[in-house]
Amino acid sequence: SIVDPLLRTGYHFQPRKNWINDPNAPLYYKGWYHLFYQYNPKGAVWGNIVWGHSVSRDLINWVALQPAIEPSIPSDRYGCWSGSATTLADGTPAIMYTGVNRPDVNYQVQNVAYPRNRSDPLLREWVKPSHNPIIVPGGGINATQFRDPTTAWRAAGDGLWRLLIGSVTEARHGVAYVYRSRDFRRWTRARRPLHSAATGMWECPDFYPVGAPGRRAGVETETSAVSDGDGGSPRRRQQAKYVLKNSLDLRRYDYYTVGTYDRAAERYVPDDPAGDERHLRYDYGNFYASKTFYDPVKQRRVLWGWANESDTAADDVAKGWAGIQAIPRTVWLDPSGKQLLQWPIEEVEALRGRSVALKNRVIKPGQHVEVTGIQTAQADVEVSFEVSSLAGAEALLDPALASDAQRLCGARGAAVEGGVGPFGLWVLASGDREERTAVFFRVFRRGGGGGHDKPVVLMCTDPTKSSLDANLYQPTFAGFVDTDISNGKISLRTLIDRSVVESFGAGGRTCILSRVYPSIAIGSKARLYVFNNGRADVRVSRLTAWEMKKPLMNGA
Ligand code: DQQ
Repeated sequence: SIVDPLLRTGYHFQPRKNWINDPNAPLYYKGWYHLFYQYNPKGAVWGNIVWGHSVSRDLINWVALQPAIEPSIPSDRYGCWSGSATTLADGTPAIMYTGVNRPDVNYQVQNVAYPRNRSDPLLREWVKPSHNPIIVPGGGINATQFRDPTTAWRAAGDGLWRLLIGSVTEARHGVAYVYRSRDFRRWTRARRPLHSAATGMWECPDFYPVGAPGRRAGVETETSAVSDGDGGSPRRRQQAKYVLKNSLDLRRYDYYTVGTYDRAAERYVPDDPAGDERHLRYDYGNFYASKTFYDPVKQRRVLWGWANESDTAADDVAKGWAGIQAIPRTVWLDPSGKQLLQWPIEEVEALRGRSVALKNRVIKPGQHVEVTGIQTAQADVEVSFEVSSLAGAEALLDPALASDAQRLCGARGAAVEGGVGPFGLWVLASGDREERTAVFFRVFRRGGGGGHDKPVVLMCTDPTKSSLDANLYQPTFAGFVDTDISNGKISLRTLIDRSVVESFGAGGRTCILSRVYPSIAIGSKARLYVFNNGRADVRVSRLTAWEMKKPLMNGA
């Protein structure tokens, strides 16, 4: 195989071998974090899906257990697909998941499972009661597109549980159906869905409250918090913001909106009426089928997301593994209230080892500086940039590019000289820089308007030179960064992990995860540079790079 074993990730979650996809039912129970995931016990391609199960004290070091949920009853015989956990009133976690119950078509129903032994903090065994399945499609629902139940929540007043199931309508609108139950056993569909939009199938919906703008943690981010016997004033209740996320089967990315939840009408309303077209994304790279959970230890909401491989299926079979989970991210509402911020959970910093720093280093147009002194194949890099002047920013005249970050980055990649930027990092680079993955910013000014508009900041990951191997999928990923760069300052953090480049722009306003497979820049041969391909000086006010240690990772 062309894919070197040293490209296997060191601190991103993965099982010892085989295929994984969606994170399922993340939860905290009696001192342990649990992560379940879609898993093929028999190989490195999708199929034979069961629920893999791992546990952790800190979300970083993981111990693999036996699969938790495997086909065993008529209503899950042909697959145990994605689902979520809900903590019931007595503290028992319940798992709801999609079962495939026909061999020929992917006919989908929803099942429930409970721990056999509630005093086992590792929740090793799960029991499927005989009243499964508990929800079957009906009343015009497409039975082959009806899956991925969310964590259930309770609303004030009637005390009923609610959950969502993703689907698609005949008109090909994505839809989140609401089901209600008093006893977690008999579920009835609400007359109207929570929300729907012209996007195609919604997989893996996720729906949760977020705290006040800028508030990073708090009990109000618990799934039932605002709605269940909320002690807050009606005013506070009214202002509570929610996030609805869906995974777009057709486009293979997760998008979300911020909005309010009208409990009486059982409807969700995005704040931005165009939110379902604008497609704010958790991540503008390789990140799908994500799911959040409420962490009662730190009272924060934590996001898990799956990143697949971008080598070939033949490479995956040769490697014996495929798929990882992104580093868990804390998510909270930006001070503007218009989008989320995301940051790697603080626990990951425990893996930081030896470090090096640059301070007050000016990078002239066309120059680059190597960061030396540590290995950087497995590293965490934080950098603060300061642009000397925004006067030379390129005008963004073409409206087709001005509204499409992906196209803009495709047209003005890391190697295309600009006015302000491209500047940023070359990671996993070979000594001659023939191989390198660029993570960078570029600043534009809008056309017309007398130049008084807020500058447009583009963030990109450009892997087109990441490997000399020609057989790889190397898409350029990009997103706009909604930040005020008028003082010239912008920050970047990149988690490098052998074949992962996971970046957080401007304090987590825009995130991009990319998978790359260098053929030279492997292990101790991987290098790190800061580069500036614009016409304005860029100052690195501070850069710190840490070697990252390898945690316990499922016995690998
Ligand atoms: N993966 C699961 C489905 C889900 C899809 C099957 C999303 O339940 O809709 O492995 O990646």
